[in-house]
Amino acid sequence: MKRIATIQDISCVGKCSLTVALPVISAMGIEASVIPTAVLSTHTMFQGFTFHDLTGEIRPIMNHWKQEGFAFDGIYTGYLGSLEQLDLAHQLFQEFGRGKTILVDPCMADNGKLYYGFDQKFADRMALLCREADYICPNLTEASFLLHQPYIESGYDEAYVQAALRSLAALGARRPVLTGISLEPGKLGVYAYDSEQDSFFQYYDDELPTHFHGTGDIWASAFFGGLILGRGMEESLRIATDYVCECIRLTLAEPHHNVYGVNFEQAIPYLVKRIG
Ligand code: PXL
Repeated sequence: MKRIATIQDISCVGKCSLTVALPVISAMGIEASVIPTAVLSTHTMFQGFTFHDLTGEIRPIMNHWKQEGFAFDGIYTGYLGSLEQLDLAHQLFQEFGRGKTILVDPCMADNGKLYYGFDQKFADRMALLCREADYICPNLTEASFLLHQPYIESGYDEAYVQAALRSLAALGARRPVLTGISLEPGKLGVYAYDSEQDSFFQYYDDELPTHFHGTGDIWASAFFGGLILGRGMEESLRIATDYVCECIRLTLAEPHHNVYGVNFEQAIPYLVKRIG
Protein backbone atom coordinates (compact mmCIF):
# COMPACT_ATOMS: atom_id res chain seq x y z
CA MET A 1 0.00 0.00 0.00
CA LYS A 2 1.25 3.44 -0.86
CA ARG A 3 1.67 6.03 1.85
CA ILE A 4 1.90 9.79 1.54
CA ALA A 5 2.30 12.78 3.85
CA THR A 6 0.36 15.97 3.48
CA ILE A 7 0.81 19.24 5.32
CA GLN A 8 -2.08 21.72 5.53
CA ASP A 9 -4.61 23.15 7.98
CA ILE A 10 -7.80 21.72 9.45
CA SER A 11 -10.74 24.00 8.75
CA CYS A 12 -13.40 22.42 10.97
CA VAL A 13 -16.23 23.50 8.68
CA GLY A 14 -15.69 24.42 5.07
CA LYS A 15 -14.73 21.27 3.15
CA CYS A 16 -11.18 22.18 2.23
CA SER A 17 -7.60 21.31 3.14
CA LEU A 18 -7.26 18.26 5.43
CA THR A 19 -10.98 17.57 5.75
CA VAL A 20 -11.03 16.79 2.03
CA ALA A 21 -7.44 15.63 1.41
CA LEU A 22 -7.69 12.87 3.99
CA PRO A 23 -10.95 11.26 2.81
CA VAL A 24 -10.18 11.64 -0.89
CA ILE A 25 -6.66 10.21 -0.68
CA SER A 26 -7.83 7.41 1.65
CA ALA A 27 -10.68 6.54 -0.73
CA MET A 28 -8.08 6.08 -3.45
CA GLY A 29 -6.50 3.32 -1.36
CA ILE A 30 -3.52 5.35 -0.18
CA GLU A 31 -2.49 5.80 3.45
CA ALA A 32 -2.51 9.50 4.26
CA SER A 33 -0.29 10.77 7.08
CA VAL A 34 -0.94 14.35 8.03
CA ILE A 35 0.80 17.34 9.51
CA PRO A 36 -1.91 19.77 10.62
CA THR A 37 -0.59 23.32 10.50
CA ALA A 38 -3.46 25.07 12.26
CA VAL A 39 -7.03 24.51 13.44
CA LEU A 40 -9.62 27.01 12.24
CA SER A 41 -13.33 26.97 13.02
CA THR A 42 -13.96 27.49 9.29
CA HIS A 43 -11.85 28.43 6.29
CA THR A 44 -11.00 32.11 5.98
CA MET A 45 -13.88 32.98 3.65
CA PHE A 46 -16.23 33.00 6.64
CA GLN A 47 -16.36 36.00 8.96
CA GLY A 48 -15.12 35.66 12.53
CA PHE A 49 -13.27 32.35 12.20
CA THR A 50 -11.11 31.13 15.08
CA PHE A 51 -7.49 30.22 14.45
CA HIS A 52 -5.10 28.13 16.51
CA ASP A 53 -1.60 27.95 15.09
CA LEU A 54 0.20 24.59 15.25
CA THR A 55 3.54 25.67 13.78
CA GLY A 56 5.28 24.67 17.02
CA GLU A 57 4.12 21.05 16.54
CA ILE A 58 5.50 20.60 13.03
CA ARG A 59 9.20 20.14 13.80
CA PRO A 60 8.54 17.72 16.69
CA ILE A 61 6.21 15.66 14.45
CA MET A 62 8.91 15.42 11.77
CA ASN A 63 11.57 14.56 14.38
CA HIS A 64 9.45 11.73 15.71
CA TRP A 65 8.76 10.45 12.19
CA LYS A 66 12.51 10.41 11.53
CA GLN A 67 13.13 8.54 14.76
CA GLU A 68 10.54 5.95 13.73
CA GLY A 69 12.09 5.69 10.26
CA PHE A 70 8.86 6.48 8.41
CA ALA A 71 9.10 6.90 4.64
CA PHE A 72 6.53 8.16 2.15
CA ASP A 73 5.86 7.67 -1.53
CA GLY A 74 5.00 11.32 -1.94
CA ILE A 75 4.47 14.64 -0.22
CA TYR A 76 1.70 17.11 -0.92
CA THR A 77 1.53 20.61 0.48
CA GLY A 78 -1.74 22.54 0.60
CA TYR A 79 -2.71 25.76 2.36
CA LEU A 80 0.20 26.98 4.49
CA GLY A 81 -0.22 30.05 6.62
CA SER A 82 3.17 31.70 7.18
CA LEU A 83 6.75 32.02 5.96
CA GLU A 84 7.82 29.75 8.80
CA GLN A 85 5.42 27.03 7.63
CA LEU A 86 6.83 27.34 4.10
CA ASP A 87 10.32 26.77 5.56
CA LEU A 88 9.08 23.74 7.48
CA ALA A 89 7.50 22.32 4.31
CA HIS A 90 10.89 22.77 2.68
CA GLN A 91 12.49 20.77 5.49
CA LEU A 92 9.81 18.08 5.05
CA PHE A 93 10.85 17.74 1.38
CA GLN A 94 14.53 17.57 2.27
CA GLU A 95 14.08 14.97 4.97
CA PHE A 96 11.31 12.78 3.51
CA GLY A 97 10.90 13.75 -0.13
CA ARG A 98 14.11 12.81 -1.91
CA GLY A 99 13.29 10.87 -5.05
CA LYS A 100 9.57 10.90 -4.16
CA THR A 101 6.63 12.59 -5.85
CA ILE A 102 6.20 16.14 -4.58
CA LEU A 103 3.12 18.25 -5.27
CA VAL A 104 2.96 21.87 -4.15
CA ASP A 105 -0.48 23.42 -4.41
CA PRO A 106 0.33 27.10 -3.84
CA CYS A 107 -3.02 27.84 -2.15
CA MET A 108 -3.00 31.58 -1.57
CA ALA A 109 -5.22 33.39 -4.06
CA ASP A 110 -8.19 33.30 -6.41
CA ASN A 111 -10.24 35.64 -8.59
CA GLY A 112 -7.38 38.12 -8.92
CA LYS A 113 -6.80 38.48 -5.17
CA LEU A 114 -4.63 36.99 -2.45
CA TYR A 115 -6.56 35.27 0.35
CA TYR A 116 -6.85 36.99 3.71
CA GLY A 117 -3.47 37.29 5.45
CA PHE A 118 -1.18 36.79 2.46
CA ASP A 119 1.09 39.27 0.67
CA GLN A 120 3.56 39.32 -2.20
CA LYS A 121 6.41 38.38 0.14
CA PHE A 122 4.56 35.16 0.98
CA ALA A 123 4.01 34.53 -2.75
CA ASP A 124 7.73 35.00 -3.41
CA ARG A 125 8.61 32.46 -0.74
CA MET A 126 5.96 30.13 -2.14
CA ALA A 127 7.75 30.42 -5.49
CA LEU A 128 10.91 29.12 -3.77
CA LEU A 129 8.96 26.13 -2.42
CA CYS A 130 7.63 25.47 -5.94
CA ARG A 131 11.23 25.06 -7.07
CA GLU A 132 11.42 21.85 -5.02
CA ALA A 133 8.28 20.32 -6.54
CA ASP A 134 7.72 17.81 -9.32
CA TYR A 135 4.22 19.20 -9.80
CA ILE A 136 2.63 22.52 -8.92
CA CYS A 137 -1.01 23.38 -9.58
CA PRO A 138 -1.68 27.13 -9.31
CA ASN A 139 -4.78 28.77 -10.69
CA LEU A 140 -4.22 31.82 -12.91
CA THR A 141 -4.34 34.21 -9.95
CA GLU A 142 -1.73 32.26 -8.02
CA ALA A 143 0.42 32.01 -11.14
CA SER A 144 0.26 35.79 -11.57
CA PHE A 145 1.56 36.31 -8.00
CA LEU A 146 4.24 33.64 -8.40
CA LEU A 147 5.41 35.24 -11.64
CA HIS A 148 4.84 38.91 -10.82
CA GLN A 149 2.57 39.23 -13.81
CA PRO A 150 -0.78 41.02 -14.04
CA TYR A 151 -3.81 38.76 -13.60
CA ILE A 152 -5.92 38.32 -16.70
CA GLU A 153 -9.39 37.01 -15.91
CA SER A 154 -10.51 36.09 -19.39
CA GLY A 155 -9.70 36.74 -23.01
CA TYR A 156 -6.27 35.13 -22.76
CA ASP A 157 -5.21 32.76 -25.51
CA GLU A 158 -3.32 29.51 -25.72
CA ALA A 159 0.02 31.26 -26.34
CA TYR A 160 -0.46 33.17 -23.07
CA VAL A 161 -1.16 29.97 -21.14
CA GLN A 162 1.83 28.18 -22.64
CA ALA A 163 4.13 31.12 -21.90
CA ALA A 164 2.91 31.20 -18.29
CA LEU A 165 3.58 27.45 -17.96
CA ARG A 166 7.10 27.85 -19.33
CA SER A 167 7.72 30.66 -16.82
CA LEU A 168 6.39 28.47 -13.99
CA ALA A 169 8.74 25.69 -15.10
CA ALA A 170 11.58 28.24 -15.04
CA LEU A 171 10.87 28.65 -11.30
CA GLY A 172 12.09 25.05 -11.04
CA ALA A 173 8.93 22.92 -10.93
CA ARG A 174 9.28 20.13 -13.49
CA ARG A 175 5.61 19.84 -14.38
CA PRO A 176 3.46 22.88 -13.73
CA VAL A 177 -0.29 22.58 -14.17
CA LEU A 178 -2.54 25.62 -14.54
CA THR A 179 -6.04 25.00 -13.20
CA GLY A 180 -9.26 26.83 -14.04
CA ILE A 181 -8.31 27.40 -17.67
CA SER A 182 -11.00 28.29 -20.18
CA LEU A 183 -10.06 28.80 -23.82
CA GLU A 184 -13.55 28.16 -25.16
CA PRO A 185 -16.93 29.26 -23.75
CA GLY A 186 -18.58 26.54 -21.67
CA LYS A 187 -15.39 24.55 -21.13
CA LEU A 188 -13.19 24.68 -18.06
CA GLY A 189 -10.13 22.60 -17.37
CA VAL A 190 -6.41 22.29 -16.88
CA TYR A 191 -3.36 22.96 -18.99
CA ALA A 192 -0.08 21.23 -18.09
CA TYR A 193 3.52 21.40 -19.21
CA ASP A 194 6.13 18.68 -18.95
CA SER A 195 9.39 20.64 -19.07
CA GLU A 196 11.50 17.50 -19.53
CA GLN A 197 9.62 16.39 -22.62
CA ASP A 198 8.86 19.98 -23.64
CA SER A 199 5.25 18.89 -24.20
CA PHE A 200 1.86 20.31 -23.26
CA PHE A 201 -1.34 18.56 -22.25
CA GLN A 202 -4.80 20.00 -21.79
CA TYR A 203 -8.04 18.54 -20.54
CA TYR A 204 -11.48 20.13 -20.19
CA ASP A 205 -14.93 19.33 -18.93
CA ASP A 206 -18.17 21.28 -19.16
CA GLU A 207 -18.06 24.49 -17.17
CA LEU A 208 -20.86 24.21 -14.60
CA PRO A 209 -22.88 27.28 -13.66
CA THR A 210 -21.73 27.70 -10.04
CA HIS A 211 -18.23 27.92 -8.66
CA PHE A 212 -17.68 26.51 -5.19
CA HIS A 213 -14.99 26.99 -2.61
CA GLY A 214 -12.70 24.05 -1.85
CA THR A 215 -12.81 22.44 -5.27
CA GLY A 216 -9.11 23.27 -5.75
CA ASP A 217 -8.18 21.13 -2.75
CA ILE A 218 -10.41 18.27 -3.89
CA TRP A 219 -8.89 18.48 -7.36
CA ALA A 220 -5.30 18.53 -6.01
CA SER A 221 -5.96 15.59 -3.67
CA ALA A 222 -7.38 13.44 -6.48
CA PHE A 223 -4.60 14.50 -8.86
CA PHE A 224 -1.95 13.61 -6.30
CA GLY A 225 -3.68 10.30 -5.55
CA GLY A 226 -3.60 9.45 -9.25
CA LEU A 227 0.11 10.24 -9.45
CA ILE A 228 0.87 8.13 -6.39
CA LEU A 229 -1.07 5.22 -7.88
CA GLY A 230 1.24 5.47 -10.90
CA ARG A 231 -1.41 6.67 -13.35
CA GLY A 232 0.90 9.30 -14.87
CA MET A 233 0.30 12.99 -15.25
CA GLU A 234 -2.23 12.94 -18.08
CA GLU A 235 -4.53 10.28 -16.64
CA SER A 236 -4.27 11.84 -13.16
CA LEU A 237 -5.34 15.18 -14.62
CA ARG A 238 -8.35 13.50 -16.23
CA ILE A 239 -9.29 11.65 -13.04
CA ALA A 240 -9.12 14.79 -10.88
CA THR A 241 -10.99 17.00 -13.33
CA ASP A 242 -13.76 14.45 -13.91
CA TYR A 243 -14.11 13.84 -10.18
CA VAL A 244 -14.50 17.54 -9.37
CA CYS A 245 -17.12 17.88 -12.12
CA GLU A 246 -19.03 14.95 -10.68
CA CYS A 247 -18.82 16.58 -7.21
CA ILE A 248 -20.30 19.82 -8.58
CA ARG A 249 -23.03 18.00 -10.53
CA LEU A 250 -24.13 16.11 -7.41
CA THR A 251 -24.07 19.31 -5.36
CA LEU A 252 -26.21 21.22 -7.83
CA ALA A 253 -28.67 18.32 -8.01
CA GLU A 254 -29.42 18.77 -4.31
CA PRO A 255 -32.05 21.53 -3.89
CA HIS A 256 -30.80 22.91 -0.57
CA HIS A 257 -27.11 22.25 -0.99
CA ASN A 258 -24.66 24.19 1.13
CA VAL A 259 -22.85 27.03 -0.55
CA TYR A 260 -19.40 26.68 0.98
CA GLY A 261 -18.29 23.37 -0.47
CA VAL A 262 -19.25 20.57 -2.85
CA ASN A 263 -20.75 17.14 -2.10
CA PHE A 264 -17.42 15.40 -2.65
CA GLU A 265 -18.46 12.64 -0.26
CA GLN A 266 -21.31 11.47 -2.50
CA ALA A 267 -18.95 11.36 -5.48
CA ILE A 268 -16.45 9.07 -3.75
CA PRO A 269 -18.07 5.92 -5.27
CA TYR A 270 -17.58 7.56 -8.70
CA LEU A 271 -13.90 8.22 -7.90
CA VAL A 272 -13.30 4.69 -6.68
CA LYS A 273 -14.92 3.28 -9.82
CA ARG A 274 -13.03 5.74 -12.01
CA ILE A 275 -9.63 4.57 -10.74
CA GLY A 276 -10.68 0.94 -11.14
O1 PXL B 1 -7.34 25.93 0.00
C1 PXL B 1 -8.35 26.59 0.48
C2 PXL B 1 -8.19 26.99 1.91
C3 PXL B 1 -7.68 26.13 2.85
N1 PXL B 1 -7.58 26.46 4.14
C4 PXL B 1 -7.97 27.67 4.57
C5 PXL B 1 -8.47 28.59 3.67
C6 PXL B 1 -8.57 28.25 2.31
C7 PXL B 1 -9.09 29.22 1.36
O2 PXL B 1 -9.49 30.28 1.65
O3 PXL B 1 -8.88 29.78 4.11
C8 PXL B 1 -7.84 28.02 6.01
